[in-house]
Amino acid sequence: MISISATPYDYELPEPGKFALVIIDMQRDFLEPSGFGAVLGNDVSRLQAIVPTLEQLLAAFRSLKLPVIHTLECHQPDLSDCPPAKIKRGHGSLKIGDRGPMGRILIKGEPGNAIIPELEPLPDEIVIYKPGKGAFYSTELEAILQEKGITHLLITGVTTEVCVQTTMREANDRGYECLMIEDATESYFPEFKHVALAMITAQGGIIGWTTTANHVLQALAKLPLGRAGFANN
Ligand code: TIU
Repeated sequence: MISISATPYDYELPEPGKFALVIIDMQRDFLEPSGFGAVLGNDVSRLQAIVPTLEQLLAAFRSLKLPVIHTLECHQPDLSDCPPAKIKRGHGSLKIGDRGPMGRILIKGEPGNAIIPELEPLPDEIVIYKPGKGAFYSTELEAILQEKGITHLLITGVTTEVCVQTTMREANDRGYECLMIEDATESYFPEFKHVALAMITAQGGIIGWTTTANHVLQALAKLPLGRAGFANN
C-alpha cells in the first residue's frame, strides 16, 4: 500500500487500476475569454494557472497506463436535458444555448464546449458528458466505476467549489475515497477555493482528503513498474 501525504491525514492508494485521475470540465467555455465563464462575469485567466500541473499529472497517469476520466458540462442541442431553471439563472449577456463567439454556450459538440487542446482526451480515456454540476447526476459514471472496480478518485479541474466540489460530494456519498489535488483545481474566487478545501477536510476528512500534485507524482513514482499497464476501458 502506498501512502500519499495529505490533509487531514495520509491517503492510502490502492493497487493500480483501482484509482483514477478525474479531470473536471477543463473546457474552453470555462477557461477562455469568450466562453460561458466569462459571460457569467468571471476573470477566466485565474483558471489557466493549473494547466501545466494538470499536464504533468495526465502525463504521469498516461505513462503508467492508469485510468483517466474527463468530464464536460454540456447539454443536448435541443436543451432537453437542461432544466429551465438552469437556463434562466444569472444575468449574463448570453444564456445556455445562445450563440456566442465560440458557438452555442454549453452545447455538446460546439467549439467552446471542447476540452482545451493541452488536455484533450485520448481515444481510450473515459469521457463523461454531464448536464449538471456533479459528474454522477444523470450520467453513466457510477456504472463505469463499478464495472472497472475503481474505488478511489483523485479529483482535479474547475471550478473548485462548483463542479469539482459537487462531484466529490456525490462520490463521497456513494462510498468512493476521494482526494482533491489542490494545485490542480482552481476557482474564479480564491477565497471560495480556500474555504472549499477546508470544508472537505474538516471534521476528520468529512468529504475526503486534499494534497498537492507533487505528493501524487512522488507516490506514482513508487509504483512497481510491473504493476502498471491497466487499460482505461
Ligand atoms: N460557474 C462556475 O463556477 N462553474 C460552472 O458553471 N461549472 C463548473 O464548475 N464546471
